Amino acid sequence: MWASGFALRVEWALKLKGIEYEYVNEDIPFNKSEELLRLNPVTKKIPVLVYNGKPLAESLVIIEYIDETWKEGYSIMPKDPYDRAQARFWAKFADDKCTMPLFHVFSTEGEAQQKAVEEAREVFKTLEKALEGKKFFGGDCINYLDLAIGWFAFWLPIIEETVSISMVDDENAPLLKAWFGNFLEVDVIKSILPPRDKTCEMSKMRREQLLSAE
Ligand SMILES: N[C@@H](CCC(=O)N[C@@H](CS)C(=O)NCC(=O)O)C(=O)O
Repeated sequence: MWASGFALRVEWALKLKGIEYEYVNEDIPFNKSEELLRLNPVTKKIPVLVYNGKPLAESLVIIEYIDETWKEGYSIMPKDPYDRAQARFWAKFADDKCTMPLFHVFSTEGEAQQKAVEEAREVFKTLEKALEGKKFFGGDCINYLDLAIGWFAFWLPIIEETVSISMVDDENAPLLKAWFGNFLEVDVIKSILPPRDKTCEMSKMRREQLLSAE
């Protein structure tokens, strides 16, 4: 699943740490490999990190594990316990509250879509509170929370283009909009992004599939 935002989180973390890795693609959701089902029999989802023969699932859990296992080099988790807890809080908020409205905007039309758009605008406006007075969620440099939220910077404008509706813009969430640009300009991040044109094409195709399946 080359365009997965959850897999991107892990690749970004590995790259920030300068860890060499082998990337294995999965054909999600209809053609999962035997190996994926063996490595992650619980949720059967990607990403899965395998290190020393031991598998680990859940992208945010994996990022923390990477930071704790390779202590040298780039610090991904904030040093201060309160900052660390706050970063986890906002990462959870993004996963729990932002992803679903966005999916509904993507997969519906008409009134249901309009309702989801309003909800999405509201939660992204709330999310940008964590950015106030800072260039990145991590402060002057990117950290755990930037990686956790990072896939929105890539995917949200593609979803907006697919449905021709703006959600994160200079009017609704100017700080978040500016952060999209700043985050995608970071060298490590830029070096691991799916091809935009191919992703847009896939996004449009997927929306058609979802709408016709209703
Ligand atoms: N909470 C999980 C979400 C992972 C996830 O949703 N992965 C998707 C691909 S983007 C997947 O494997 N879907 C297959 C399925 O739902 O069966 C994480 O952060 O790792």
